[in-house]
Amino acid sequence: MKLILGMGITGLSVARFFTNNNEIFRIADSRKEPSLLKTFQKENLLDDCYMGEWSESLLEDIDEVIISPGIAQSETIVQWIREKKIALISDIELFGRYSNAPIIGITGSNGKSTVTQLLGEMALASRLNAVICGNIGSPVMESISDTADLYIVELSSYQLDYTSELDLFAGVITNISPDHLDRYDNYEDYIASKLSIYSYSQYAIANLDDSILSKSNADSYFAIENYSSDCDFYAKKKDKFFEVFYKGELIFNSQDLLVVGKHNIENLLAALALGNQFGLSIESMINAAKKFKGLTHRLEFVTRIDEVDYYNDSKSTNAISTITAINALAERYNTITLIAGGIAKNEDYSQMFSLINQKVNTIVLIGESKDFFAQSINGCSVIIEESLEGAIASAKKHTLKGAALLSPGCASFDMFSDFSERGEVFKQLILQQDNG
Ligand code: UMA
Ligand code: ADP
Repeated sequence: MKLILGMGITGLSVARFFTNNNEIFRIADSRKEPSLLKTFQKENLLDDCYMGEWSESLLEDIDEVIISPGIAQSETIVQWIREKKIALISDIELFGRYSNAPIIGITGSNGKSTVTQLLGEMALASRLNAVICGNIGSPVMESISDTADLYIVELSSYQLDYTSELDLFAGVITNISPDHLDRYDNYEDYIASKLSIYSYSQYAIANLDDSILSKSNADSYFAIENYSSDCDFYAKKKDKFFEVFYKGELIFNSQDLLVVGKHNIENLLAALALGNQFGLSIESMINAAKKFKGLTHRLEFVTRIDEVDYYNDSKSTNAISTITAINALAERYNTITLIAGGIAKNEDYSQMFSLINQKVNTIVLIGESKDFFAQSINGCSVIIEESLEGAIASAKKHTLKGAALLSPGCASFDMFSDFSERGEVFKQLILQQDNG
């Protein structure tokens, strides 16, 4: 019998799939009342179900466990499964067994969702029935379709950790920087988790500008800084914009893009390299890129009030993504106000602090990390606020012209249920002020 561990959206998708395929399963969650409990009850998915502290008896009669990515390898249940040598797989590995179309896998510390969505839009514009799924928020087991031409799957390191068999038509790692270090013994383990995508990829694509990935043995690379003959796609800065080349031929200028920042050029190069490998035409990919608005909460333009442009980058939960956002806006604006703070990750923030000291004019700090951040920032004016609403009011007061950016560099759980709630509240408060 199968055991599904975790009753979030992954567990729900697997339970529905097994039910539809007459597969008997047990399901368990270490919380007494998982938030989707009512949905499981309504759909009669709880015939054999355990909720509450893990117990070894859960594993009786089980020959394979499908584990949700949020359950850490350090959990006792994972140790028991390993001791008993029971097969342990991710929903991704299960998906690989049933998918009926090529799969492209996308991982990396930052840019995964953007590349996944952009490539999806390129494939759809090329009239393919491309299914966008995975860590981006649509569980893979809910995305299987008889009519799919291609699956474009965002893969997290958590999902890769529980995967040992998968066949990817192509795979990319956008970049690697420290993230999720609470889940790994050390940074090397996290890097190994990301690199494992290449062992499943028939065609491996990597960012040559990334110091770790440049040493990977990929089949093809893309780059902005370190162009070499291994790069089919590359970009060069020209004035304020970037020129994009394919095999030495200029194909595009970034002034035609709706999204801003060098990182979005990297994301574009990754999507072009994957799409090209799949046979999409350069012309149709470029047309889709020109229409691409980016994803919500990722350096998302909210509105202009008086002479200030407001950006929502709530998805920034680590130092590198805040660094990226500041650098992107500094290409366009002379004055930047930053709203940052929340639950700081276990990582080195020194580069982020020095960039803030150089390029940010005013920083408004909120959340658990506000005092820690305030102590390290001395090159701009520092304001501390207790709420996001207060932070917006302060940002508005202190920014007469330029950009005001929410890019927390931290997790949101001290003040919000997740990054998307934080971003939605931010946008609502800004738009209310705009109307008011
Ligand atoms: N649970 C336990 N015990 C634990 C931990 C969790 O029982 O020790 C239970 C929880 O009580 C809850 C369930 O597991 O009922 C939640 O499972 P989950 O945390 O794996 O979350 P899902 O709802 O299944 O969503 C997961 C991904 N979540 C995580 O990896 C934490 C989603 O990525 C993903 O979109 C979804 O599968 C579909 O594939 C979210 C994410 O934050 C957005 N990902 C990380 C990231 O992007 O940085 C990796
Ligand atoms: P992920 O899915 O890997 O978390 P997203 O595309 O959702 O990545 O973007 C997350 C954050 O990282 C956003 O703040 C975004 O502005 C930033 N970001 C996006 N692409 C890149 C990139 N290529 N390099 C660095 N930061 C990026």
